[in-house]
Amino acid sequence: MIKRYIYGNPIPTNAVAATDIENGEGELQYFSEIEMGGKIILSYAMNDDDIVYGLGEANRGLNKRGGLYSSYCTDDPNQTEEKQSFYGAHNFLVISGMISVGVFIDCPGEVTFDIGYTSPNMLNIKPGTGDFVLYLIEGKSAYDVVRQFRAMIGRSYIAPRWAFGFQQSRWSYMDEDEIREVVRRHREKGIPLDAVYLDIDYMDGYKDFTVSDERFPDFPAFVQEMRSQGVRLVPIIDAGVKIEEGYDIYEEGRQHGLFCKRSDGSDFVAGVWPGKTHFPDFMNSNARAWFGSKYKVLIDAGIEGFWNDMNEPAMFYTEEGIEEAKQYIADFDFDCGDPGKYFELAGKLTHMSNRKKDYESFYHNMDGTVVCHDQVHNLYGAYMTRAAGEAFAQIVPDKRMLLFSRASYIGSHRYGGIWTGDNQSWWSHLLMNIKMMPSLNMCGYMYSGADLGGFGSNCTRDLLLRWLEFGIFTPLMRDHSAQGTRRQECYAFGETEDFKNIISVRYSLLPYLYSEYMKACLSGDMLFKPLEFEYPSDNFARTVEDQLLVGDSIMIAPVYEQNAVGRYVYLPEDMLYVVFRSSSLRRYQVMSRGLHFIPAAVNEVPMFIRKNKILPLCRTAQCTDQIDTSMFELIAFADSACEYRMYEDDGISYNFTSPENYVPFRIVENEGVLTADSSKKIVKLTLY
Ligand code: MIG
Repeated sequence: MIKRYIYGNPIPTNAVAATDIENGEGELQYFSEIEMGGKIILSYAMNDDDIVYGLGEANRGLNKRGGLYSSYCTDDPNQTEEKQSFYGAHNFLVISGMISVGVFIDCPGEVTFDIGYTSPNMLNIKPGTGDFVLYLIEGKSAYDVVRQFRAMIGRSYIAPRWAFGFQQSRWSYMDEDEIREVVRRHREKGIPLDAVYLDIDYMDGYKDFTVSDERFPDFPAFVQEMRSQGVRLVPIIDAGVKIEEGYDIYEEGRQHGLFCKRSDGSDFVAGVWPGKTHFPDFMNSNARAWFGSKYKVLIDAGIEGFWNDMNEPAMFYTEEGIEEAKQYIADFDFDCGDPGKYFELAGKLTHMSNRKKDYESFYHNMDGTVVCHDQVHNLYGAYMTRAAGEAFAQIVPDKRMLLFSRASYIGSHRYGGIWTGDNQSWWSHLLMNIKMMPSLNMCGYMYSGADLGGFGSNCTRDLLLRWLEFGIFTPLMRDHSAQGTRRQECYAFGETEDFKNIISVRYSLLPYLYSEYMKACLSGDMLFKPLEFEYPSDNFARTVEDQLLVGDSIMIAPVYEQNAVGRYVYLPEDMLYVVFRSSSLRRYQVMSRGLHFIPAAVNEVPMFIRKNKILPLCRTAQCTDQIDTSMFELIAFADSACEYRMYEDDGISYNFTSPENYVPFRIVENEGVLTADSSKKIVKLTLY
């Protein structure tokens, strides 16, 4: 049951899709409210063993207790443990204990969450303004609360099937030849590959919707050439538009007043990659339609997917900020005896980027209403995604496009996926990636993933292997790294056999993963679930954070520590342990409920099959277009008849409802003997 409470005069956000939510009457339940200077603090007294789930793309664990968080989309590539804001802003929490209650704070400005940080049992939520909408969800369990929430916010964006292939990216692929080389080296070594990313270097002078003639002399032909090798190119689009006379996007935006404005009515200027840039006013429907229509330029060249970047929006500096710093230095009376003064100076000069003061200095025209950016900060990237998503529905109405964004706010999950931005090649970020996936699913983000191997810092061979061993389960499976770091392609660490083998497991699993992803999208369910969601009465399972259920048939327990030869795993029931050395080379062991040490070498993928469930596997392939789905091996740990309903479609169109899209795989019992059966596929059974 969901109740809505409206505070003050909230700005509409497009987060909620349902139109039949009842307004709560009388006092707010569960939470106490304190009013302070027009703002409201919402407090909840937690029981000792309450778990607090949620917050989507946020720091720390699955259980958010013990941390301080701030929803304010931030470009911060240094995601250390104390950081409070990442790239997304997802204000949904679920309290799971004696009661199960969800709360969603629909507020597009800053909101802070103190979840047992100041006082261990107090949860305090502070919206930065008195104008917001609160949704309170009561459920039978945390899982039930999540499903109600998901139904309320509407169906998640659905990616094309090819986007489940392995994708290779790096900031600094400079030209056609460099990309040809990336593809050649994958194909030569038999490492499967479905896409290569174009980072900002493909553009002409970092100008959106342009392609450098010099580096890509015949872009459409190059797109086709790659396509003929089973590879799609995925270009980046940045939020900022370069200020340059004669550049059509700049000229049009300026002429029609489609950029964000300063208080004096002039177009706001920030320094980003192209140098001086304007920000399109994505809060304005005309600006959205206009910017969205520009994607057509690249779609016409054969492009089938995009990633939207720098849309927090990220700003390196502003003229105002620089002027302020210059003035500060001019007035600075340096005294060697005052270290405090020195640190003040240093701080002033190193915090020129993404200044709150700059975010407070420009304005949007929300279809007639002028709003200060700071008040709707968290919507900016979300509305850029919306602009693209709505445009694709016009430009290619019958074809799914790949789309994901860096900044996000709940609501944008209906238009695109997200990646989790600039992480680092740190083991701790592999663990963070594991723990974040269920939280993202709770908030509607189904097509998502992290930069595998880590974006910043130098990756090592073992870190990339371990990260890929987890990444084979995430819908977005992309190796991406920053310019200037150690090369991070699978072939950059010598011997490639292990990489090939691990990625081959992804392609065997792909029909299952796609099926579970699609079913979860279509029914508002999750792909990655905490153990508690399936084993609610198991008190130990509720505390496990580094094992996840992936769809209905399997549990994963990734290894995330360097030099580990395996790890401890808790089994909430008897399961079949399967270790993949490659898609076809496997070891099996039946394991009983309880705690076990499981061996898993650096080149092996550990996986668990649940009791009386079926995992369908196909033969691996070099790209998704080549996957043969006529034959399946069914791996099962079963002592009675069971069934797996696999969802399968063309992977391109929006034809989701045909009954033809379901393939039954059955294990049937005949005079005490279990055999596999499928009306639609050739099947072979591996039974334990
Ligand atoms: O300021 O386009 O998160 O994935 O490679 C850095 C260059 C801008 C940030 C993105 C990253 C991308 C990079 N971008």
